[in-house]
Amino acid sequence: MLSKKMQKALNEQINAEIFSSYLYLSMTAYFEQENWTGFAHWMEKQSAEEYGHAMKIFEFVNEVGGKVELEAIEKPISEWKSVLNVFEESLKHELMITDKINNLYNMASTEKDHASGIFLQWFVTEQVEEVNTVEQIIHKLKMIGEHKGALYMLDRELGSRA
Ligand code: OFO
Repeated sequence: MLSKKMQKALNEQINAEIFSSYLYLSMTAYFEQENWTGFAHWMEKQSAEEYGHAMKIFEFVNEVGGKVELEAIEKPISEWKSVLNVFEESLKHELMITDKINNLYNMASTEKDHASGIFLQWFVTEQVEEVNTVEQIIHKLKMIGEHKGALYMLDRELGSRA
């Protein structure tokens, strides 16, 4: 059984994950606009993953007999300065999500809610992976700098994301 406090926090996380999906969809639209089809493809996959995260929590709350309550989704921004700027903002966002996941995990422990704690472990690991992936892309983008040809190659590389 979920405590009211845990239920509220998990519902907030559903909202945060759906917002992540929405933000990445907005980034997808920006890349499409700028004709970076590979980066757009990568971001669209990321957006779908985030929706999957929201649904994972949605299903967990139902499974443990809690009540899902959906809230309004904030409007994401739609303009960025450059490809690098998009990924830097994505990293900032993921670090903020990591904080939220860690707080949820701590809450599960103080509430002695073992089911939620075990469930959240997957998210702790997932955040490590997501932050690392975006950091690697940023590293490559910084090495590329103003080199358009190399940026085009990276666009192609990210366009092959399965
Ligand atoms: Fe759901 O991991 Fe990113 O935000």
